[in-house]
Amino acid sequence: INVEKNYDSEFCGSIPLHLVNLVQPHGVLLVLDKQDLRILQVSENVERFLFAKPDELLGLPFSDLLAEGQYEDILAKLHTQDSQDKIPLTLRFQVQGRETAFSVLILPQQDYVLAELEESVDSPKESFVRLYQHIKYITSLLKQAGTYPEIAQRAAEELKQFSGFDRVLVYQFDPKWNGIVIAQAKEEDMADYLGLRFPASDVPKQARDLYFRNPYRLIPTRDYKPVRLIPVLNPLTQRFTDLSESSLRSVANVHLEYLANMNITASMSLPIIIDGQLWGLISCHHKTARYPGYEMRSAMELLSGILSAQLEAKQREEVMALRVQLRSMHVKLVEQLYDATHFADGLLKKGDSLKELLSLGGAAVVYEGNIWLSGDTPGKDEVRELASWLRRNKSGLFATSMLTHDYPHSKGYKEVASGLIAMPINAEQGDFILGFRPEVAKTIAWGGNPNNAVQMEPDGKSYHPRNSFAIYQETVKNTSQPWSMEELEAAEKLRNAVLEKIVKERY
Ligand code: BLA
Repeated sequence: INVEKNYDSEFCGSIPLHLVNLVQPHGVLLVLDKQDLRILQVSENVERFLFAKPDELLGLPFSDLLAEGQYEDILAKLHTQDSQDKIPLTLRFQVQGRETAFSVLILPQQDYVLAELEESVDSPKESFVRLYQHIKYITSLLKQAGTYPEIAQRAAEELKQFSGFDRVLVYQFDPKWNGIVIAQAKEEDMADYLGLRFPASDVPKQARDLYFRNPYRLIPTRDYKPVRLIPVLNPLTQRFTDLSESSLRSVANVHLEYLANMNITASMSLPIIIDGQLWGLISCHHKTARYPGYEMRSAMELLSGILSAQLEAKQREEVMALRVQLRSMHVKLVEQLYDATHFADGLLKKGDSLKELLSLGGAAVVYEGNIWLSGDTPGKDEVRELASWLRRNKSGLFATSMLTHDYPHSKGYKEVASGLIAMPINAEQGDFILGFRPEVAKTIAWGGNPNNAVQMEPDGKSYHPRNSFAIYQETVKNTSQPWSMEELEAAEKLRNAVLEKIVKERY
């Protein structure tokens, strides 16, 4: 794609999400002084829950609102290590003669405490057993699934059934933070996103970062009226209250429009974190408003953790298997190397081991002015020029899947050598082992034209997300299959074996 600006980190990525002073109205936010739990700020919809106007509440000790015995629960929560656990308390409130229970999420910050009130759904005991059994069942299904696309598909199907959302997607980030829908379960009348790629700016950097601080992002309806916190400035800091960890935090407009363009009303997303990195998301959509209760959300949080662990285990397994395979090919190649009088013959003449080891179309050795070729390679003169370019520009092991990008001279032979791996024998002399991979013309199916990800209005200030997610085919040229970490390691090992052999040949 040909996006001039880096919308991921610069444009969309600079929208402040946490300093908005607005919350979604499905709950009530109170900001309390951390010292004495006096009420510093309230969301303007507070009356709906607490039957009192903001003015009547500001400045009051929080304990004045609570039924007997409840204040101690909060203190206990604040003063143990559980204070960061994000598990809500069910607290009974006593306001204007009425007693009501709310589910309260206590989020301690530097100087103040966020208290998020939501309608409490006290569920009967047997529902716990049902929930527990369901989670256990899904976990065992995920353990049985074979490859990682199968695990993802299983997860999408089970989560859809479990949560009742109309569409559940498993979304995997690529190295540039674009994302690909690798699994999908959906109602028939909803758009099919399976296999489509979405540009990084759709979930920009600061939004991705928040998944490390929050177990999910819930938008029960995009059709809501945001509620202000008052007073507007936090009296302790004289700034907007930081809402990074508030689950009620109001949603960026551009994303609300995005949801409308996708024809969905509700959205919930959860992170898939592997090896401490955001690997992907579970994205749940609903055509109409949907507000899963705290228990459902927690169960989904748990399942997203189980999915992450399962994917992580599977990835480890696959990497191990690949390593074992590479090792046995390496052993074979080294035998060949030692059976030959000259290392170049050992590498290139006796069978295809080198090409197999690194999945090459062709290979070359440039050594002491001589050139050996095998398989599909550029001509001798071109290889000689390439080696002299490498001598001048690269020192260590070098691999690229877009050689024309680094070395435009290679345009003429990109069909056989869009991918290059160069293992220096003696880089200063221009001696290299070279492996070539052919061009693979790839088409990438995008969910909507990524070049239109941001629609600027003529005023140069207002903008919109793209309004169509219809498949946009991009043909990628001048590119080979990419090189994996494990292949690069195998190449480095091979290089060392060759260097040893050369030493033995000499003495
Ligand atoms: C947020 N964008 C998000 C979120 C998702 C996506 C999952 C998190 C909030 C949520 O769960 O709804 C994107 N959702 C997707 C994608 C799929 C999906 C790709 O299901 C694939 C099927 N978005 C834009 C542009 C900008 C932008 C142009 O399209 C910026 C100019 C920004 N997206 C944006 C922002 C947020 C976001 C700022 C954070 C919203 C918030 O948390 O307030």
